[in-house]
This record gives sequence, structure tokens and C-alpha cells, in this order.
Amino acid sequence: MTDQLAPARLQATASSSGASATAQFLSKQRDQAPTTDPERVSALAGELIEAARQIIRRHRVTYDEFDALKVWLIQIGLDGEWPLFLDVWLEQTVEQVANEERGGTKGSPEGPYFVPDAPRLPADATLPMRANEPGIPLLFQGRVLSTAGQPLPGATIEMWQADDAGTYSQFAPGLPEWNLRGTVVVGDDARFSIRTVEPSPYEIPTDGSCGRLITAAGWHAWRPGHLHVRVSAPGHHTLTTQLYFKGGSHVDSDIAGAVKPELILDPTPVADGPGRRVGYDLVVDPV
Ligand code: MBD
Ligand code: FE
Repeated sequence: MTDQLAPARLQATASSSGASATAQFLSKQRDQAPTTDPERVSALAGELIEAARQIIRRHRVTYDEFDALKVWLIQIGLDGEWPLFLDVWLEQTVEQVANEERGGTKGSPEGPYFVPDAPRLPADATLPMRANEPGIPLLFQGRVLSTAGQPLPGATIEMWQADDAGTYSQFAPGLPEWNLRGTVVVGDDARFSIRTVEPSPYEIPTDGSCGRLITAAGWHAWRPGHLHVRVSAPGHHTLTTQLYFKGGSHVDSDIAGAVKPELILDPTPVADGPGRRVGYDLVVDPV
């Protein structure tokens, strides 16, 4: 590595995190053969096209606007921002439909930044973090339960989150590979006790296509701070959700529209330290 290359490599650009998110998504999907029932494809694609035609007619869309749309759609792909775009604006609805019938803890989108196989940690764990990791220390404690109330000692909790600067390891430069990511194996009593730091709100990159849309529309670019969790337990549906923070910025104005009241944590100050603590049980539905 030369000195001239170093600054460029350290810059967090939309296209660098977008490219990582695209590669990550493609690696997850590789072995899954899509089911393509022609009637289903025709219904979904046909209605999407019809909805777009109605918008064009209703708003009398011009050739200039149509060309701007083409440029923008092409650029989303070049920026690698298709996963970001889809997860910000559509995944919350897919999640609602998928989990409508399910009991237990409510779901929330996975988003573009999950990485499987994070380091395995015991039930009493500290997420991998830098020495003097910035942010308010958080102690997150609870149990993994089945909807009928019984503890599930075989469960694992995969956690990932943004740091105090709102960035995710492996999608922003300069962070240790597994920073604030871990796979916690709950104890024989199904309890967990996880030390981390409170995540800052997440800002959609302003220099990419998603950011350009947000600016052009006069929207804001923020998601509230959130902890991602994915709970797996034998004989139960995998729960993918996010936990938010009471009073946190943008908890009432998430650009991804993914906050549910049941998922808002209310941590309290710890008597003998600088941080906060919260208890929250994670409840999964039998298959
Ligand atoms: C995120 O961090 C996220 O969790 C979602 C759902 C979408 C974009 C960024
Ligand atoms: Fe996220």
C-alpha cells in the first residue's frame, strides 16, 4: 500500500458501502433457486407496471422526468445501492406481511448490513469492540422464551449494530472486522447478559443515489439508533428484529418506517457506572 492510496481507502463513500452491501446480499442468495410461477410473476410484474402507468398519467410525467428516472435507476446499480434502497423503503412492508400471523416479539427489517457467522460468545458477553469504544455503555439482559413462556436454552442471538458514529463494521472503512457483531449463545437458563454501546442514529449516505432522492424530495435521511437481533432456537421460527430507544432521535420519524412501539427499549442509568441497563425478553414462535 502506498501513502497516496491510504486516504482514498479510508473514505466512507456510498459506493464503497453500497458495493459491500450488494456483494453481501448476492453471497446470501447464491444457492437459493427462485420459484417462478408464471401466473405469480405476471400478476406482480403486471400490477407494478400498471401502477407506474397510472402515476405517469395522473401526474402527467414529462420526457425530461422519464429520462431523469432512467439516469437515477441506472445510477442506483452503479452505486451498489439496490439493497439499501429496497431495505429502506420496502422491507418493512414485506416484514409485516411475512410475520402477520406470528406470535412473540414483533419483527423489524434485517436491512442491508447483516453478516452471518459473527464470533460465538457466551451468554455473559461483551460484543467485540475497540479499546475505548466511543458511546454510552449499554447492558442488555433478558431471556429467550417460547410464546408459551418456556425458556429456550438452545437459542442463539446474532447481534449487529452501528457504532457511536452510526457506522457498521465491514461496510465502513477503518473498523475491526467484527466490531459490534456477535453470536451470543444463551445459558442453560436461556438468559443472556450482553455489554455493548448504544448505537447512534443511522444516516443514509448522502453522496449516493438514495441520498440524491432524499435531497431532491426534501426528506430527511435518518433511521433512529437501533440494535439488530436475529434469534434462532430449535423448533421455532427465526426472529429477525430491531430494538429502538425511547426518546432517541428519529424514533418517531424513521425514514424506513420500521419502528414498532413494542420494540422500543427504555434503559435506565446504572447506579455504579457511566452506562445504562435494559431488560428485554426475546420471544419466538414454535414452527
Ligand atoms: C439500516 O441500518 C437498516 O437497519 C435498514 C433496515 C435499512 C437501512 C440501513
Ligand atoms: Fe441497521
